[in-house]
Amino acid sequence: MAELAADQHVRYIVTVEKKKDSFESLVMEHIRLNGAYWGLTTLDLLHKLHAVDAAEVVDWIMSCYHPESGGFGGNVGHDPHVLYTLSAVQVLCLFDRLDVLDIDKVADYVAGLQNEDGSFSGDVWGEVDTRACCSVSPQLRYARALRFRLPCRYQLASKADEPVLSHNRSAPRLEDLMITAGALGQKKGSAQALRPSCLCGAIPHSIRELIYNSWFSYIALCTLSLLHRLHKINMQKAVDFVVSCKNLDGGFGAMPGGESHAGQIFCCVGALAITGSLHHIDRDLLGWWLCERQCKDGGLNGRPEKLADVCYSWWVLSSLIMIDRVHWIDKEKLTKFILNCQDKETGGISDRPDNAVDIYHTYFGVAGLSLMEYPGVKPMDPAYALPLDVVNRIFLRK
Ligand code: GRG
Repeated sequence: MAELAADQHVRYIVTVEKKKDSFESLVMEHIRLNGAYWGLTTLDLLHKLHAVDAAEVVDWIMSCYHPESGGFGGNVGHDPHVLYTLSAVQVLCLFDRLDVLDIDKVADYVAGLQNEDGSFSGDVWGEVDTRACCSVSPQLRYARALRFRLPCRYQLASKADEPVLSHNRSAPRLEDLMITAGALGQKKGSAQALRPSCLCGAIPHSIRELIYNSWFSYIALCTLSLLHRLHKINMQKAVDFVVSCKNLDGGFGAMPGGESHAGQIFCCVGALAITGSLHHIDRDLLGWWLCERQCKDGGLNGRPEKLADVCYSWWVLSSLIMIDRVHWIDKEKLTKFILNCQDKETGGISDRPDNAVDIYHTYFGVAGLSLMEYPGVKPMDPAYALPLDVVNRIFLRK
């Protein structure tokens, strides 16, 4: 079996970080803080976090902070969002530098995004705004990705079954969004070039998923837990919302009635693990659905009839570990699949063998190997998506 090209991966990550004008850096400009979490966590898993200047990273993270709201943007000058707030907290945890935060201010930002039904919005623009309502084009099924590409300010007017959008006065024009969404939809899958910007999640079934989505529940709960501030939210309602996303097949969707998808399952199982609520899961039923994700080539897919992708090594395995069913996967075949996706010369891991590498798949490939106890890779915590020693430092020190 091929071996993990750890040194090359470290070099690849450090190079991507430095080349601010490369294509990969440019398309990830708006999600740079998330990318920093992927790259730096990979370095730590490979025992090479010292390859970057910690003080420089912490200074840059704090330059993405919005002191008036308490949230972090995806890069300097970008609007705050709960995802980048989690990434900032996770990276600060890696460096043991939570001391630079006004913890209550950040926690209040996240807690303030909880909705009446217990779900969370991704940012303050998720608030209901009935101005300038318009109906949804199917093109906007791609808008979850766009939400992280543009300062997208479209909002839900109601939680009615027929989704209705509204936008506030500073929003980009809807037509522009639809054109961009259409372009993204056509190119997705066929254009390698777009891949790094299409990383943000499964295609939502409706625009409602952009606003009320179980990943925001995970993100909020994970952030608050790392900050020891879970008491700031209505936890019962948060758990009830996550449980309401459970399907008859044992899996979870992005919202009640949404199709089961491995990424959403990680979010819901992680949220339930963090809140001590795993008893809501039928472990055998969910374990069966998850282990059926293993394809003939050994890789895992995210839902039935789809191709395997290295990133699901994380989303599926972490969920299986949290419900004690990871032994239902053929680890040897999966390890081989991940290692075959490496670029052994210039470093990095791709979604499938022979495709172009990127930071996202490099992280999830190494993280998957970590969950399978690959030699030389630090063990990871499946719920917090951080190295185990980092998580132990946070919770055992307290
Ligand atoms: C800290 C690890 C961590 C996560 C933070 C961002 C987030 C919380 C969770 C995202 C979970 C999610 C929805 C992952 C799926 C990502 C993905 C590759 C989606 C692709 O969806 P499709 O429909 O692909 O394009 P498939 O594979 O279904 O064809």
